[in-house]
Amino acid sequence: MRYRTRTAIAVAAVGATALGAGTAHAAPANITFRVEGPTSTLYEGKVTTDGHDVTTPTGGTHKCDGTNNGFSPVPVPVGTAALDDAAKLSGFGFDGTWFPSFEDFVIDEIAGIRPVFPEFWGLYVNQKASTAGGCQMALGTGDEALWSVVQSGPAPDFLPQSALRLTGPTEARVGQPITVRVVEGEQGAPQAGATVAGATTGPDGTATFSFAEKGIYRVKAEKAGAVRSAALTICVDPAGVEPCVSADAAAPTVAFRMPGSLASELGRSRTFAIWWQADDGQGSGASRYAVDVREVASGAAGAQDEWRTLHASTPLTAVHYRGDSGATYEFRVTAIDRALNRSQHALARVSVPIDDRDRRLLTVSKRGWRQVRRPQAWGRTVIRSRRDGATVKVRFAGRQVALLGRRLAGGGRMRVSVDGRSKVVRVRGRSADRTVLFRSAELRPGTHTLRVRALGKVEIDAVAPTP
Ligand SMILES: [Ca+2]
Ligand SMILES: [Ca+2]
Repeated sequence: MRYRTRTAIAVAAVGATALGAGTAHAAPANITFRVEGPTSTLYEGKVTTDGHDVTTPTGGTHKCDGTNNGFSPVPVPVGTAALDDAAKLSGFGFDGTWFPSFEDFVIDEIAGIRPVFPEFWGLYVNQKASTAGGCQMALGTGDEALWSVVQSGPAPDFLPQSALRLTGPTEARVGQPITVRVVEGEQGAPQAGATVAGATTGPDGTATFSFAEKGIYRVKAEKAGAVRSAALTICVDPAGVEPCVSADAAAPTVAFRMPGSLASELGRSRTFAIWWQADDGQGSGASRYAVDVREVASGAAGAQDEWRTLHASTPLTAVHYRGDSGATYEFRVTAIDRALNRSQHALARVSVPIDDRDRRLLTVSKRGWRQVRRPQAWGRTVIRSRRDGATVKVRFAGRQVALLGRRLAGGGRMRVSVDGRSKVVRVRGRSADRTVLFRSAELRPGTHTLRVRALGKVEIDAVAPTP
């Protein structure tokens, strides 16, 4: 396993910022995530994660996106949200107590393990003990987040134990000696006396060993009083064959991991991220992905564009895409493991809403509405009705349409009609931004008209047709 250098992380972060220019939503990060129990590794894998609300049995539901306690000005991926994502992926539970004073959870239990002080669940980012809470410390693509049962050190510092970092070759030949190196994560000091694949490291932190049989080996460094390292996956093959091929004939699997199919469920602008997750079981590991896109035509016959290649081969498990207002896109991703086995395609659709500012598509009667800036809204603005009877009209092609907005404490009602069939929707109450306030029945293919008439105070953010 080659650890990403700081430079690589910085480049990835700059890339994401450039792609997301003009948006401030939490772009998901591709991280390595681990849970290290007292005697074994409970979870280890890639997780694509973003900051989001987290619910625990003891603590309830709270935001967990780096803005906690004012740490980050914008939502970012964080360690406790990653824990939540990994828990959902692999079905383990966790619990935490919420502390309003610092707006964060203290993690009490993961996968049934509830340590007792002076042991506790500690968070490490890139093998360094986290200096902020699990809903505060920002993560970026290429980072490693790790929860481990650790022992608190002596007063007054209570510094927890250090986490080990293991580096070495990821390919080897049967019987050929390889050398690995173990350091601790805070200062990078070599660690003597750590065990790796049955060998023990010397004063320079290195150990040398070989494998007598072909196979795929996952080795970790362990040492008393330190957090065990991430696995180094080593493909061991006979001489003369391509790496990993002799022991990995099984294709990986891949699935998209987005929370919804409207771009407004993925972010706040037409530049949205799609992300996926691969699993290669005990194989060599998915290492590359091929990603294609096509536009799904609205209306008649569902004709579709040809697939276009977004990435022929990327190591990332998320990409940004800028779509057109009112359009729907289909994405397909294929995972490729280190032995070049290819997964079957995973497919996902994303529909891009039409913003309230898009006057080419949205006809708003003059003076009936006023535009209001709202940072969490789609396109960062909404329109609010100024009087009863204010109307909005949009012509769209598709088989269904959703109206996005927000319930308001003093909210009224609105009459929503599609092709003349109308329904009254109440919007009094509370809701998050970009909530689906109304969704039409399925319509015949073709062009339709949606009309909204305000009865009292209402707020409209965007309209999302789907094919
Ligand atoms: Ca495989
Ligand atoms: Ca809007």
